[in-house]
Amino acid sequence: MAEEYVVPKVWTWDKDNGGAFANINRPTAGAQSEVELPRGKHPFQLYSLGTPNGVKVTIMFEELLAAGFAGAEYDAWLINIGKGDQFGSGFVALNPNSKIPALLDASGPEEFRVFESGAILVHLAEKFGVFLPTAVKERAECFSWLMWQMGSAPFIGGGFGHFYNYAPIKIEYAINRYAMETKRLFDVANNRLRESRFLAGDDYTIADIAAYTWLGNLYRKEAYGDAGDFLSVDEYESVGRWIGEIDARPAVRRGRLVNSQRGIAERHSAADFDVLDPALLNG
Ligand SMILES: N[C@@H](CCC(=O)N[C@@H](CS)C(=O)NCC(=O)O)C(=O)O
Repeated sequence: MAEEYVVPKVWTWDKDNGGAFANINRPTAGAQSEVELPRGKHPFQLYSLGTPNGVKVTIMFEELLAAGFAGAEYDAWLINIGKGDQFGSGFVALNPNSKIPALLDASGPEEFRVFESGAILVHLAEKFGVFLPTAVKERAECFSWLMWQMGSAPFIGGGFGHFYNYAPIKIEYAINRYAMETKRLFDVANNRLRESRFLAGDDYTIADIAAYTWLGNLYRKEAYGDAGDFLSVDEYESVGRWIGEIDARPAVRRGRLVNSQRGIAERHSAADFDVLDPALLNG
């Protein structure tokens, strides 16, 4: 393995490093422009994009609505992260980390923000009392799998996905390291799902919603070019069984289409889905 990079004593920012995200990535935080966020009429205002982290939340909202919680009506606004919408002052006020998804909960007398997809899932599950077990042992198991997912997603996306698909040069060491870790994570899920119908036990929970969006994209071979073949994902049969079951849920189908190019850019009412080919919604 060739080593060409001579590490300087102090790191400095090379603005033009040529990477796929060079135009938006920077080593500083905070707003870069004054931009107010749009505001709809529903109790929840979601600012997001149809990525694996984004659709965790739209799936959750569609699940809540499908379960009959009318109070879970939401407006989903599009944040174009390629254009830098996440650095506008309105968005940064909701998420100082400048990443989608960000939620404004305006359902009560005092409105407040929630950021980080895992925190949003927990907040909504607690608020509506669903998709999060109440029994102490099952609840702990659900939180364990949810935190497992939140902690490991960057190894799949920022690690494997970045170096396999986006980096301007193919670095064997980096691809090997993150491919190994991504396969290990698939194996963790596969072992668990061999013994359990869902991650936290017999019931579908927010831990499944969180992990499904990431593992599902790779398993269906919809992420990072031909990465699914590269990682031989077909060998994880129990993950496949679990993904198939979740794929078939109507709320999941709808949630995956929100803030997305193959679905609807924004969602302000259930009728917004009517413009889509029914095959997308019904499978
Ligand atoms: N841990 C965060 C990660 C969110 C995240 O990485 N969002 C990405 C899109 S999937 C993003 O907004 N990236 C924009 C940027 O990095 O500037 C979560 O789960 O909410």
